[in-house]
This record gives sequence, C-alpha cells and structure tokens, in this order.
Amino acid sequence: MYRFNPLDFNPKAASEMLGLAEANYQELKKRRSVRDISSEVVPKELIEKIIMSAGTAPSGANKQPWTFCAVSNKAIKTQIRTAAEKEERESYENRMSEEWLKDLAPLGTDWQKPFLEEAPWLIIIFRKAYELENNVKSNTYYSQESVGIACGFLIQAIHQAGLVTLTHTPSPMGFLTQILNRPANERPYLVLPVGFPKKAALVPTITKKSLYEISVFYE
Ligand code: IYR
Repeated sequence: MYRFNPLDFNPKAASEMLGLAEANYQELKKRRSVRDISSEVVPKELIEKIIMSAGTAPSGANKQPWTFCAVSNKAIKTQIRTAAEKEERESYENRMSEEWLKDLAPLGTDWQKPFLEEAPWLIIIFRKAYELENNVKSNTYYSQESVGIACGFLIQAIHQAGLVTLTHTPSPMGFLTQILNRPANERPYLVLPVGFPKKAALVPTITKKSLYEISVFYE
C-alpha cells in the first residue's frame, strides 16, 4: 500500500472559477499545429520542463508507460526525416485511401517533412506495451490511453511555454525504434517537432466544432 496523505488542494473562489476556465479556453484556442518551424535554438532546459509536465499525466496503476526521446542531434534528425519521408511517400502514393487523401487535401500536407530536420528539437514519444527492467517483464495498463493523455499534456505544455509543434504520425513508424535504439517493450507513438514558428509561418483557416456539436448534457 502507498501511504495516503491529505490532498494539496487550494479551493478557488466560486466567483473566479468561470473566469479561470474561460481564460484557459481562450489560451488553448490559440494553439495551432505549425508546419513552418524555424531552426532557432530552443534551450534544453525548456524541453526538460515541458517533458516534466507531460510526466505528471495520470496513467493506469501509475505505471507511467512512456519514454520521451528528445532529439537535437542533427545527424539523427536527418536520419529520421529520410526514413519518415520514405514511408510517407509510399503512404501518400500507394497506401492511403481516396477518401483520406480527399480529407487531407484542404490542409495541403504531403509526404515531404522538412520540419523533421529544421526544428531544433524532435520529441518522439514511445509507449511501453509492458515494463522491461533487467530483462524482467511486468505489466502496464491502459498504455494507449495513458500515453495519449500524456501527449495531450505535452502539447499543452509546449504551447504554454511559447513554442509550437505539430502532431506528426508517420506510418508505419518502426524505423524510430531502430534509429533511436529503443528496447523491445517500447512502441513508437507520436513525433512532435518543437520550436519557434518561422516569421512567415502560415496556418490553414480551420474552425473547431461548437460546444453543441461535441457535447451532450444529461441533467
Ligand atoms: N501521417 C501523414 C498523413 C496525415 C494524417 C493525418 I489524420 C493528418 O491530420 C495529417 C497528415 C502525415 O503526417 O503527413
């Protein structure tokens, strides 16, 4: 059993709570996925703090089934870009359905991923399908859900720190296991290039669904 301590919780004044929720919404609403990431240097300390925020995420039985690989090494970034573009090219040209390509067309994405080399940092998130310590296996629980939540925290922390990112999902992404030399229990999950936006960065004029489209209240 863990020792149980009183919760460290500062109740907020009822009169402030709506304003706080509104302020958080207004800030998160400004987050955009940015493909035009500049090569301006981002200090390692900033990336470390951002990863620490992601590490506070809840996880099944507190197993924290994640590894965040932070890459600033140029040669490794080049290797990742080359391998990702090879897979992406194959996907765009042969593997993705007509409907998928039609859905992506307005966003202007293609198989080319210059941001994988240009961004000062790539954070590659790995999911631990099971624990492996000193060659001994043990379980993780709800690792898909847990790592998805941690990635949400990570993307949020990147935005709050004043940086931008893009959720890149190369497929298949087994090449990341090889390039980053990850153990057999870790599965690549997501690639986040992180940095400052280029001065001329452009983003599409997308909108988010309204509250009424995304929610149902049962009162
Ligand atoms: N993995 C590809 C394709 C892609 C898929 C979705 I869903 C997007 O929102 C954007 C792109 C890529 O990263 O280009």
